[in-house]
Amino acid sequence: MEISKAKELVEPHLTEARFDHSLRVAETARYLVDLYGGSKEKAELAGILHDYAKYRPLKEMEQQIKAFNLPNDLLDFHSELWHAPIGAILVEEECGLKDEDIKGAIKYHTTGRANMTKLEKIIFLADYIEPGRSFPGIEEVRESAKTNLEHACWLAVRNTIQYLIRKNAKIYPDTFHAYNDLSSHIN
Ligand code: DGI
Ligand code: FE
Ligand code: FE
Ligand code: FE
Repeated sequence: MEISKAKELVEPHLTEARFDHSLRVAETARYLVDLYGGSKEKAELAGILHDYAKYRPLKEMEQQIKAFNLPNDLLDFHSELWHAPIGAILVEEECGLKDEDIKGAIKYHTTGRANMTKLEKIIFLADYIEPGRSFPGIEEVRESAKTNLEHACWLAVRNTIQYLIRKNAKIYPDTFHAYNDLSSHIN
């Protein structure tokens, strides 16, 4: 898929601010590919498309989780998680995007998982550190991203878990699996 085509397909589904965020994630993902290798084109497409389903109605997404045979336990967790796995399916159904690497990066961009592919890590991290973000501790993650992809991802997952616990929110198991898997890279 052409980059310009992907932008055209995504823009009508997002707010202006969310579209701009997606462009910054794509730019950050290209920067991370410069450092860690991989396909710049795939990284850019995944960045542009990653929040494709962000604004779908919750009722519709609830039905899609069942219809697409996504893990039913998603329904027991915050609806903020749903746009990632649903987006990975809708980019194929509605936009004809078949690339498994890109779909995986979209699918796991919110929770992460154990044994993430390089592109999954790059999109997960780019979503967290793109220049428009301001989370507590983000500068440490941006610094780490310059030298150690796994360590930076670990910091991002750790910060997210800490944030969710402070809010007394539930944490999806894949988020813990990502944390534990990446822990071997913290030194
Ligand atoms: O879609 P974005 O806002 O760009 O970012 P995202 O897809 O990474 O979503 C981030 C939100 O998802 C943030 O509010 C924290 C939440 N989140 C991430 N992992 C989990 C989670 N929420 C719950 N309940 N459980 C998780 O494991
Ligand atoms: Fe997202
Ligand atoms: Fe994220
Ligand atoms: Fe995002």
